[in-house]
Amino acid sequence: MYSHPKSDYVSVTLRDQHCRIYSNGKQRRQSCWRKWRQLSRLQRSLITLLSAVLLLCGMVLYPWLMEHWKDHSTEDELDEDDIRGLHPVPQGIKVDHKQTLELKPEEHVPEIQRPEVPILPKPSEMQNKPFPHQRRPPLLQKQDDVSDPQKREKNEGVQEEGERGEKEFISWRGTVIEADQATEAPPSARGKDEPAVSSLDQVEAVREAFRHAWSGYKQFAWGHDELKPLSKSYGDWFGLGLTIIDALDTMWILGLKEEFEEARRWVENDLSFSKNVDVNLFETTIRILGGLLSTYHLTGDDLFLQRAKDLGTRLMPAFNTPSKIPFSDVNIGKGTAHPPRWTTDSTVAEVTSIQLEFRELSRLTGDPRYQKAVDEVMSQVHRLGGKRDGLVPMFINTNSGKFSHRGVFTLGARADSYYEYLLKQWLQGGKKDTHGVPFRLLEDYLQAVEGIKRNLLRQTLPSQLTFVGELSHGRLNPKMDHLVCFLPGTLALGTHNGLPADHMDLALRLIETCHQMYVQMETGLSPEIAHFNLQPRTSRDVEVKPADRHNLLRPETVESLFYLYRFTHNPKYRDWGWNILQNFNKYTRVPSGGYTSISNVCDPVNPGPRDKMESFFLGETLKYLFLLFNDDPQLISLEEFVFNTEAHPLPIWPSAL
Ligand code: DMJ
Repeated sequence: MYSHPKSDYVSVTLRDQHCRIYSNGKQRRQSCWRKWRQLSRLQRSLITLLSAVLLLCGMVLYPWLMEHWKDHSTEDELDEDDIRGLHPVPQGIKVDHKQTLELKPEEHVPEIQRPEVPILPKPSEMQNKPFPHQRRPPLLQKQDDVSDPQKREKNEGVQEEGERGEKEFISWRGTVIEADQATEAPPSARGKDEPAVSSLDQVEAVREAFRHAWSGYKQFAWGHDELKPLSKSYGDWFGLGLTIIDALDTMWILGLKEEFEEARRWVENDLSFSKNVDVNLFETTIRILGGLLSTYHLTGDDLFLQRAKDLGTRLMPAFNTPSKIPFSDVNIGKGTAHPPRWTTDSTVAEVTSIQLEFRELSRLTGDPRYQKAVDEVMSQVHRLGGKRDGLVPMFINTNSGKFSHRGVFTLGARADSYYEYLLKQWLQGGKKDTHGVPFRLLEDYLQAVEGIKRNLLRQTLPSQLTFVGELSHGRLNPKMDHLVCFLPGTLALGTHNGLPADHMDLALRLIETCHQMYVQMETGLSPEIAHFNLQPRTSRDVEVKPADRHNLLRPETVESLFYLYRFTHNPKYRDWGWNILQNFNKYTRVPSGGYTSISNVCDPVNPGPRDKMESFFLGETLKYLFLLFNDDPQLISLEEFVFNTEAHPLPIWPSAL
């Protein structure tokens, strides 16, 4: 008779609210170790030797296999119809295949077209729909009020008397951070009779957050790229004072004159690009070149243009490649450029998201070389095979000028800002393609939006959240990077400029999903990547894998909230942004100065501070929050400026106005 073997370990399975399942593997590991010890010495030596040989073979064969795989990746590797058949467009999504292909952008801008049948449920329906797992971070449920001075005093008193000692500090692995800095409930969370937080208070809260971040940077990282707020030190990536330059125009917009003057003095006296340092072409362009150009426009101060010109010229060697598709890295001191050590590929988003800045540099300096170099990239990418309904792969080879690692399509990392810059270059140039260039920005943009609808959109169960998944060799992976949350804002900007109204409908749906990526987490902050449920039997829409639980203080959702508020004036977008700001204050603010990225948005007790404040927190996140709460639509008017992908506003060309 078979008797069930007695188990020598117990496996415990834990599940936190939305994040993944954990099994305790400790006992399992102990059991394996015991088995290993039971083997003879000869057996153990043989296994070790064999593993080493296998590892060596793997290392030798890996590059060959990669090349071999690339070679077999031909333009027609995907049978598009087959794949489309396997992944039908979600119900209710209207796809117009012909519309975009027939467009001649210089001749006409499509009028706003209202779809006969709305492709998505109306926003009000979405608002009322219950999200069973939505929860507010615990302290947000307090109903404080900063707009009423009397009430504020009273509340502060209560906090002092009743809560000190209980809620004043939250401890993370030995680090003590301040108790929640702003525990105001958003207007929508208040009772009807209670006054809302005024937008002036919200604007002031952003200024306060900026000052706090800046004070940490100033004390512990001045002149370096990034603050490490917990260790009270700094990190250098390029050694170019990245945070100062990324934050220049934010300080100007927020009206922080003292801080701005201090930063300006640093640019004047201490910033030098004559340095033997390898920089990433894309990051340096969007953060530093973009930051200098926008500050020049806001202030009219020639210092910033001179620095921009110096940097732009030093970046140009990146374009000296066999294909004219730039290398990822350039040494701005030596004038040499190279790809990463392990490949000759560049990232598609990187080579196609430097155009706004280089085009603007040419316009300002009268030197056409900058624009010529980036236009050449656009015209090659425009012509390339290997796209899928306007969607591009993630890599492009600097020797052949062709897409590599084809068959994978995402709106997330490595492809995201390609789509953003198609629209924004078209806007920058006055809604037309530059005369004589062999590419079509609007046509490519419209086609890509159709490609997204046709190939990447799905709806979750049970709540029917719309998300943009990733297509990998014909299979849809239901995951979405937080990076994709730029898309609602970009789609809304397109509709605002005359593109089809169903782009706005999609934007409204996607921003709801991005919002859910925040509110369904225990900290009220989004993970880096969310996985979505498509199975009828599961009750959760959003799931987060252990490796994806971090939050880097990224801007994309607040960026989209800014656009959507500007275009709709729906106060819920401000409420959502206000919640995000409060949760940054609650979980990422470091008392000695600065904010930190965190490792685990699912753990409000120990979010796992990572000791890094990215420059885009000051350059983008706080800037978009400020503009979201600011009542003046003329402050960086969207009729006059287009934001680069690092939130640096560049002018729409005057001839176009
Ligand atoms: C920024 O540097 C830019 O927004 C870029 O386009 C994407 N990643 C970061 C922010 O998340």
